[in-house]
Amino acid sequence: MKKRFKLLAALAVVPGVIALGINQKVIAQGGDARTAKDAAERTFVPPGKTDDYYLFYSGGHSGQVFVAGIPSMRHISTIPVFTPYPGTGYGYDDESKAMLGGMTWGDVHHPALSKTKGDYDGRWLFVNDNANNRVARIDLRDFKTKQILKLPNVSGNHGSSFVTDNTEYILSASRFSAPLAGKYAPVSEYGKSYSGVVAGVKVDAKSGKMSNGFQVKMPPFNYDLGSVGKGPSKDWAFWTSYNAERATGRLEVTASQKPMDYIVACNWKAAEKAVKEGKADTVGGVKVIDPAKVPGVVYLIPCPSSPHGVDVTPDGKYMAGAGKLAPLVTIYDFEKMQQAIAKKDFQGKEDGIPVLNFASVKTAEVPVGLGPLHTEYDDQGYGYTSLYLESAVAKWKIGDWKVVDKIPVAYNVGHLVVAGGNAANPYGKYMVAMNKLSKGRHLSVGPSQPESSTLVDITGNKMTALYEAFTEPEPHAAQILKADKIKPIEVYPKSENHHPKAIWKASDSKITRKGKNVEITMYAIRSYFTPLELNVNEGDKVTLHITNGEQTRDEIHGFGLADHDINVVIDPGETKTVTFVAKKAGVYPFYCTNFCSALHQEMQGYLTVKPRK
Ligand code: K7E
Ligand code: CUA
Repeated sequence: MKKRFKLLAALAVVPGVIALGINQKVIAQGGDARTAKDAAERTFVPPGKTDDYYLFYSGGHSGQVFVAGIPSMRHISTIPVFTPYPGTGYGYDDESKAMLGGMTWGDVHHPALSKTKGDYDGRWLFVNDNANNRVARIDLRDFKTKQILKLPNVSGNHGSSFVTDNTEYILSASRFSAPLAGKYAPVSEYGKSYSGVVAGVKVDAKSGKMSNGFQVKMPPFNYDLGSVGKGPSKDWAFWTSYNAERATGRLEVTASQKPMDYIVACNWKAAEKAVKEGKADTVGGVKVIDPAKVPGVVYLIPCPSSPHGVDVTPDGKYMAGAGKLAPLVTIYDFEKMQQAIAKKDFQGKEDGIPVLNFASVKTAEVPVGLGPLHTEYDDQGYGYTSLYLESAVAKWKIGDWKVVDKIPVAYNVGHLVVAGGNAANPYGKYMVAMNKLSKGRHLSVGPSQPESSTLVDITGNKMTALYEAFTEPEPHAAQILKADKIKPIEVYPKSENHHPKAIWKASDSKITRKGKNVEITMYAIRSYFTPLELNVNEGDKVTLHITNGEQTRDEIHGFGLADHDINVVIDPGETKTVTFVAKKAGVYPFYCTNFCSALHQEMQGYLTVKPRK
């Protein structure tokens, strides 16, 4: 035990040292084996041309998702999810404000694309909020957040979002254990009153609407990161965990006492069946399964060295568990796991959950290098594992379990993403390393160093670094989608606008008053609002519905109102509502915030608030 703590202490100081070593190596090699000219040509997208792939990367505690093009790595869009964003007016109109539920941030970690038959279908992107136990759905038809769902019982929704083969479920796991149903219990009761949770969020196949499906009550470990099965393992999902010690306090010490932690294997089909058969209890409003009473839903698989990622190979036959404190990835065989379950080949139990015999399910170890975190796979039978401590990515062959190549990245890579990497049929070709520490890779902008990502060509025997891009903070996971998989709309067709207060000509605009309630239907078109004078009394509650009557691409109008913290942005064909109280007498200009025409600057009017006597 003591020895183990020494190792940890040593590792804790390693990153800086290793990063420096790699720094010199990178410079010595000129950054890459190939010429700069070659790399520049292969990432150059001429003006007027567009990229081949979308890169969706999570913005961590910015609460946003960022979109870049590959191979140019240009940042092309910001999709606000858990955070208001005046750029698109998100979080300022009534509907998006209600969706945010009074919160102004979230912690986005793992975006996941919807799938049909295991492959990305380009319909939706789901993302989790590690801080506030939520999951959101972005519609890729218009790149807008459409729903935010709260997961009761789940404390710290980190192990999410992982999408099943036909988007039946988004699977999630709690990072922090806590008492279920939001109850109180002191930390001293951690071992007996706190629980972890594995959750299945049901997705409606047609609308994408999410609802709480099943949950499984788990021992008070910290569940980390997962992936869903594919092919033979498609009914299963896997998560790593740490803190098998069930410890509290300084976890870097207290939760690193045991040589093994666990990987959770959950049969989501069996969980769904158990709920249907009435074997679950309602806790916090959700059907919760107690695995001690319902066997066959979850198993634990021992995994060495505080694992971080567990990633299923595209053929669904193997699970790779990256033990961040050992220089290796442990490979498990799904077939052997099935046999161990059938033969009850268990080495113990945790709260009634069988622990599979490690020796029976482990099939290989890949000596990848220092600090392995996450693995992704290409279309050629290779795995790519990020090495945080070594600041590198190791490429290894599935089946041979041998490392064939390694590439330095700057620095301390966390997640990495291969194009199509979580699909049954990955695209391959590109890999992006999302680096955690930057250290002088960009012009200095002060202590908050710009983050960076490395675009790597993975088509040859040797990986080739092509480009290093600025990445908005704080990058975690990402997904890469072929550009031709989606065709986003460019205006909202009038026929689809079902807002009850939509109007399509200026003469239909009106102001109605009922006591202190003033309702205004407003029309916006180049380059004026109707009405242009909004006259109300101090203390009135104003409900303003604004329709953008344009049906022309990129003809967006904004409604910015001085001193009221209001900036509603309305896309062509859209209607939005904003409600506010005219608290203070005075005169407040409003104007269009989005440059829409040569006479955009003239698009302005007044809200007058008359004092009450
Ligand atoms: Cu997926 Cu960044 Cu949440 Cu690993 S975590 S690095
Ligand atoms: Cu409308 Cu500017």
